[in-house]
Amino acid sequence: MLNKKYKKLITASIAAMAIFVAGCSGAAEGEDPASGETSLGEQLDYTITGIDAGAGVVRSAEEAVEAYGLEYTVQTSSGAAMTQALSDAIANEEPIIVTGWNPHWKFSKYDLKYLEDPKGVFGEAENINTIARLGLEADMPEAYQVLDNFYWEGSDMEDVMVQINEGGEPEEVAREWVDNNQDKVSVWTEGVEAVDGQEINLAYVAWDTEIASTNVIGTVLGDLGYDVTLTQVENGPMWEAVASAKTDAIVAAWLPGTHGDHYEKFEAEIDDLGPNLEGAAIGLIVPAYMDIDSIEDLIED
Ligand code: PBE
Repeated sequence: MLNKKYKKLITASIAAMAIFVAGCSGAAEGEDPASGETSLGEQLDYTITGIDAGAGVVRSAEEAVEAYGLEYTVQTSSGAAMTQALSDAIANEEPIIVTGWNPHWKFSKYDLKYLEDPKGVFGEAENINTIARLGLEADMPEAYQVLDNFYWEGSDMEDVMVQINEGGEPEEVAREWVDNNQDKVSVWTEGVEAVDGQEINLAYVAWDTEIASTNVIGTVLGDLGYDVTLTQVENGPMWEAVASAKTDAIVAAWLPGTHGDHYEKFEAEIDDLGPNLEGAAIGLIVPAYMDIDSIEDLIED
């Protein structure tokens, strides 16, 4: 047993150490003086990991920074860079906030949560619509019919996205999905006659959702006899292309919120064929192990 004198000495040293540690952490930059820990904002370098600058979700994230009075900056990069940063952070159990959306393979790979958005900046559930150029119906009625019929579930799209994420070539994964889902595809092509090598162009942005959908519908049109070209562009140019008939159609219109500004601008110059998918959403997404639930938790005093 320790005698009293030693006990006292040890207690005093621990107390002194605690004061010393508290003093240091209080003084050190980037630490929250109240808790003695580095604040979340500091750990994240006040950065929200965004995707391409043209994406609606990036614009909404910038609006959220304004609306909630956050000190954060939305860093733009690409969808692929965002998912890489997310994967790196999760491997190290580090905090990260990304601009995200569903359907997406990231939800089957990682345990994630949307941050609540009490101000509704990111909107409610979204549809993904198919938009044709004016005149497509008259010029290519068969393709128009298939595009108009195209409709699938979030789980269908996710099947394709997961395979691509696991390393499959988008074209090959789409080929396989179409072959394995003839029950669904035959509903889109029912009563539509084959064509003889007419050229058709579909524009899309390199978001995982749109890589999946555009390759699938492109494969279906190819099977019908079309000579299909898929053209990858940025979001703004994609809308301009369909409005100016530089492309024949897109299956990538997130409405009413995410691409609402583009839609309003070009409404008179496009043919909206309605949803090809319902129940999509966008928002700020974090790993489930993070101790925050709402965008409001990012507000600092
Ligand atoms: N997204 C995927 C797009 C629409 C499809 C959510 C990244 C956007 O934010 O514009």
